[in-house]
Amino acid sequence: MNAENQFSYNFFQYSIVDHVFTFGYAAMAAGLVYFLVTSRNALPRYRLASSLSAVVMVSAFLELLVISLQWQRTFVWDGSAYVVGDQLFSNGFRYMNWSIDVPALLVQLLVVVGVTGVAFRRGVVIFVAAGLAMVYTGYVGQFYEVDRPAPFWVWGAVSTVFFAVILLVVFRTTYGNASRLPEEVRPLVKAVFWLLAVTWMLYPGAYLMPAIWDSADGVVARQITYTIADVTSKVVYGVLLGIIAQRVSRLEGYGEARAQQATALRGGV
Ligand code: RET
Repeated sequence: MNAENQFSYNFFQYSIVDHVFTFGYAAMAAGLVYFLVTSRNALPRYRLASSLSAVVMVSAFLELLVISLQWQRTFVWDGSAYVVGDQLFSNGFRYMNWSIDVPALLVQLLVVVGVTGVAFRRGVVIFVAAGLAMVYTGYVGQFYEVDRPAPFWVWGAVSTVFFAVILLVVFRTTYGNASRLPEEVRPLVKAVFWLLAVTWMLYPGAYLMPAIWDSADGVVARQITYTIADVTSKVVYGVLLGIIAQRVSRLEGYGEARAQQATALRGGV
């Protein structure tokens, strides 16, 4: 069971979580439009990154909508507070969403830094395997968070090992490939590593919340943390990768070719 079900919430606590969830899925819907509209601003070899961003947006939109409806159905107003009714709240939906989004976000990085061939296939295998192992071991652990016994800590620790592997490979993928990319985008590619490292660390922070702040306010903080993590690790990250792809494309003359084509179509020179 999750810590959310142990507490009752005053009007402010309940409403803030409710509103933050709405912001979460609205941001995913907005992101979907952005990624679909901008996918043609980059060379065709980068478009898989936009498609993967769109996949991430759809799956996160649905997951956050479900979790939001679940919050509204679980807690009922009893005249003085929101209390658990005849159904429980679960964060487990998040983990199911991550099993789609974590691999998709990592593969997007390989596409944008220009990893191809055998190295691409090897990268995909490592990212998918380590990503799923991290998510599913954490999924098992979160069932035990309320009693906080050994399984919560052990599964959390195993998950952290896979997380460390991912961070290491992401570091090598970004810093290791930066020198092969145009100088103009190198700082952005390095920024991707730091954005990912910082925003992904919010997730274990939210996992640990019941152990460090076991109260209704702690729950509010946990759901705000999850939402900040979701919007930054999916939307902001996708926008940053899109900007890198567009800049590299422009440096390779992509925009000019399109402008010339348009002029030719209008009958100009
Ligand atoms: C868990 C369990 C506790 C230990 C660690 C975890 C890491 C989770 C991460 C999740 C990232 C999710 C993303 C989703 C975006 O769509 C599973 C909470 C280390 C890093 C990026």
